[in-house]
Amino acid sequence: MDFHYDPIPLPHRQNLSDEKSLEEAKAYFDFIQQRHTIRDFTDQPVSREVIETCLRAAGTAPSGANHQPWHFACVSDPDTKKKIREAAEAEEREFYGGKAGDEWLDDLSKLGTDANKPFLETAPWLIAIFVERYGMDEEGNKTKNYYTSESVGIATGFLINALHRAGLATLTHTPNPMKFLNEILGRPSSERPYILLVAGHAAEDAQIPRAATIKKPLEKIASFI
Ligand code: IYR
Repeated sequence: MDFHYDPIPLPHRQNLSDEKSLEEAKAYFDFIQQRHTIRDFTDQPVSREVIETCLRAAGTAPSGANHQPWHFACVSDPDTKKKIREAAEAEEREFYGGKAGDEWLDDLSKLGTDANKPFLETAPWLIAIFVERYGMDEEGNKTKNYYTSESVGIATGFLINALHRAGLATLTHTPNPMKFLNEILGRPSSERPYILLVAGHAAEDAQIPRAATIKKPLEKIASFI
């Protein structure tokens, strides 16, 4: 077994006083509290550079063995968006038509969602996020990836956060199943579609479900031992 460990001094360090630390934590809470999942987007363009910069931020996420097992396929082309909308709506018609089952559909009733997904054409960007289930070395041999769902989940969180910071709204859309994304976007079968992230500006009259504003209190989501 050969070891490749080559440590360098920690390149960045934050030296906050306890007081400043709390101030920053509160400021971040205030900022992230203002993020809302929306379904009403405008067609106002968003530059590719903004998306690229947010993706660079997402790409800094921690991942299993630092294998970075993600791929972000970014769609602004109207014809491709149309294809994605048509395929997603076909899946959603089955889902809402009964495939989801009563309990799931009842849970969704408070969100006001249905099989129509016009935002898939209206919003300037669709970011199809894929999990790279395994990698490939130069000789074409499969290489292992680790904790892939966890890793891509964290990177997706970073991305949603970066987009929010850039003043953009998002929808974490999960048509089910999403295999059509591999076909439309030409992604290999080694990649599993994970989330279709819709990004753009919120419409003037955008609404959100009141139910979505109710977050569990700290006592319900945390324990201190
Ligand atoms: N994928 C469907 C259904 C859906 C499922 C869950 I769980 C949600 O939180 C919201 C929607 C759709 O996008 O409509």
